Amino acid sequence: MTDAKNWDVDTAADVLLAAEKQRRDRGPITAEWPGLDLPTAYQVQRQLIDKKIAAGETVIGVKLGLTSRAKQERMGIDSPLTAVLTDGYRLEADVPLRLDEFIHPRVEPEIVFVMRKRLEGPGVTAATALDAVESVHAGLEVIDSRYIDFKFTLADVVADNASSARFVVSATAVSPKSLDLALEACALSINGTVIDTATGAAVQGHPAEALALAANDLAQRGEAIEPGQIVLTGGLTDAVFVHRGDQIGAKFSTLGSVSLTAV
Ligand code: OOG
Ligand code: MG
Repeated sequence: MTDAKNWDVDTAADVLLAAEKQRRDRGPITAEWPGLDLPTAYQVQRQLIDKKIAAGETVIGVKLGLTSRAKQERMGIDSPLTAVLTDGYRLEADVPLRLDEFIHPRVEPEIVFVMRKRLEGPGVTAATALDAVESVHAGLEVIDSRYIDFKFTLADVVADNASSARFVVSATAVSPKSLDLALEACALSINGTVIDTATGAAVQGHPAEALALAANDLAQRGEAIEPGQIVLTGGLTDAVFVHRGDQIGAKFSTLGSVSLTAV
């Protein structure tokens, strides 16, 4: 250890925010602060979000991470997690993804919910969760771990707000009533070549199970999913690295398409 910091929740949040701002990756915090357990990591995440709010950002939703086997296997972590979405992460459709704003961005396709009703755990089931949904959308999430080579423990990645960087949601809103989301298919392409495919069942068997999981997990920290909020249910496939000039597309069977151009 070269830098013997007095680690606490506030220091960790500052270190992660600085890494994001300066686009400089670092080693996992748990290597320097073994006391960073999961409850403390969620406190770091909350502190990091509170600092973003103090700087003018607004909370607009929740995301799930590591809900699919593809993601869990790649990251070597078998437990899902939740993180917070602010408007600072939101990318409007047709706005290019500027690679100079990131460290080592990767993109993953996700099924996205917009909420109609408040969803508060514990005890939320997939059926109650789906009943609280206003609309379903196609989404792409850009993740950009503040840790070198995306190497982290569960506590590290929770503290880092689950590698959140950007996300884009399709404008097309589909009613959840008309869909079988477990069978909703997605093809991820780069420059017109399909490189991976999955169905909604990839995330916890059904995206509504992932939504229920988020509500129940948030309840442990006294939080709920609010009406109007956006919920990213987790990468359906492994995330892919993005290079300058890439056109990344996620085409869904009924949700439509969403794309990003990297510049
Ligand atoms: C953690 C973020 C996970 C997802 O959808 O699984 C995530 C990471 O893979 O760096 O956003
Ligand atoms: Mg994701």
